Amino acid sequence: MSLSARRPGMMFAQGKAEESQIAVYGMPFDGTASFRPGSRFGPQAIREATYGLELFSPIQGQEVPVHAIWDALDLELPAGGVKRALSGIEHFVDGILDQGLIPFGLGGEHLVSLAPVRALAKRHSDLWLIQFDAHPDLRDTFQGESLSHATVMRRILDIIGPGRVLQFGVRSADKDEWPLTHRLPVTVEGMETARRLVGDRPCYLSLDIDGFDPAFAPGTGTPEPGGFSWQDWEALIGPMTGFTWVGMDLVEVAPQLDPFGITELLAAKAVRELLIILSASGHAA
Ligand SMILES: [Mn+2]
Repeated sequence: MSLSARRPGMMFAQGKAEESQIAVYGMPFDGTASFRPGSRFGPQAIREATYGLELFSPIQGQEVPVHAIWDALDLELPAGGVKRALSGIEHFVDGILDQGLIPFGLGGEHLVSLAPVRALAKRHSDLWLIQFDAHPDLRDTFQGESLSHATVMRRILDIIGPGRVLQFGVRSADKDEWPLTHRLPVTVEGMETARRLVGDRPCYLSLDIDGFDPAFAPGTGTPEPGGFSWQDWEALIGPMTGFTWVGMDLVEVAPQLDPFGITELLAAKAVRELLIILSASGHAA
């Protein structure tokens, strides 16, 4: 059961568009979900769950800078129109970037990440991406479609170049996509390796909630046992502050598949930590 919202936006985002550094926006789309749909309800569930948390992060020793973060709420996206949904999101993110804001998206299924990456890649020719996910999402096609939650990182590689998607938590794949993975361990050393590879180049972070073990995040479309814990992920926050972040998203929360609401609570806590990281080390495009 979700906690109820006291205002339309998330508790972490109380800023106005024109005065903020970061724009949070929802991408309520799950049109290619192949197993269990429902991530279109993710953004609002995560927003409501923020009201059950504190603004202060004991790990980072600071609060979310709520007045530097604007919540644009959910985009209106056509339920079945994959290409139109993606182009709509991309157009919205273009506008955010034109305003000098850093985008932070809430999914939605993982395919939606393609849209902000397209927008950012138009401004950064040397973009990298850090992915947390149980699956590599590197298929060339899935169920005959080139645009799918299972192909999103392949489409992103098509744009930003081979080797530039670094993956944490991948533990399940098709045998043809496995050799294409660039897996790093969910450890401080693993994230430090990523930091050395990326250097100071602009980097996008995409957190698929199914990277976490389903014991901690069961409300997701394609859960895969054997994932990382909150404590495992929390240990990476320190090294994650060293990147030049130009955008982030959190995807694949499907709240109706988790009657206890722990998935959106975990997601909301991850959003808090990521917003603090982004406010400190984020760069407008
Ligand atoms: Mn994914």
